[in-house]
Amino acid sequence: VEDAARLTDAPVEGLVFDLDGVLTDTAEQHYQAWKRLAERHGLVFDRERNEGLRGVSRAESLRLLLDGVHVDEATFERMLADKNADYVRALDGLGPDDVLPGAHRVLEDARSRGWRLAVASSSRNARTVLDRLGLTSAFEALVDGTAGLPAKPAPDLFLQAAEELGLAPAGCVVIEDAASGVAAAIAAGMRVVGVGPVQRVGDADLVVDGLDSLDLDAVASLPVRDR
Ligand code: B16
Ligand code: MG
Repeated sequence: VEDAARLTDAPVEGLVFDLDGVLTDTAEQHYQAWKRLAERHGLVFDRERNEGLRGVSRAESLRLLLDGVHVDEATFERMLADKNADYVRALDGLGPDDVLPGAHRVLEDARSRGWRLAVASSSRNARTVLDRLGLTSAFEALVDGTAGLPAKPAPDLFLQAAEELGLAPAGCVVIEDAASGVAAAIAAGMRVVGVGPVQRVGDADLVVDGLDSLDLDAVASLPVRDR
């Protein structure tokens, strides 16, 4: 009885998707661009260190890559611009086939339930990525790194997405692949599905390997967290 009451308190009315790592996997393109930048500057960088950049903003990623190595501000900015130019070039190769398995089915299922759909991404390239995937029109709202909001794990990107959908945070479920994104969703007062290994997204209310194993009936019946 108690559970049923809690569910009717806050039925799911919308899904807020992270982009990189959830709807598509651009981690490889990010990795190659950071790797080339590191090599040009004689810095060490590998795939393991790249894992720590998942869901992290561009400037914070560069700080992690520099790992205490000091560069002046002009160099820091130039490095950010170089990495991004390289990454954006790599996006030319991205297309509709790069939408991850299960994404189209989940979006369709959500739409048939009358749920509203938004994307909230840290990336400043989110619009380009969505356009290349052919997914732009699938979402009513896109909040991204160009919005000038504090980065995840701050809740701001998700709260802005809910506002643009006209929904209360408690009616939204976030779908995220990064630890920082799961923390941001919880801080926003939203339920959250973690995509990936439990070591990374174990704080989520529900953990799946990918959208292809996500069941929206399970999402609809996620209890509201007592936090
Ligand atoms: P950009 P998400 C994040 O996107 C990526 O996961 C992260 O690797 C990247 O550094 C960040 O966007 C910033 O991207 O350099 O394109 O502005 O996962 O929040 O959709
Ligand atoms: Mg992500």
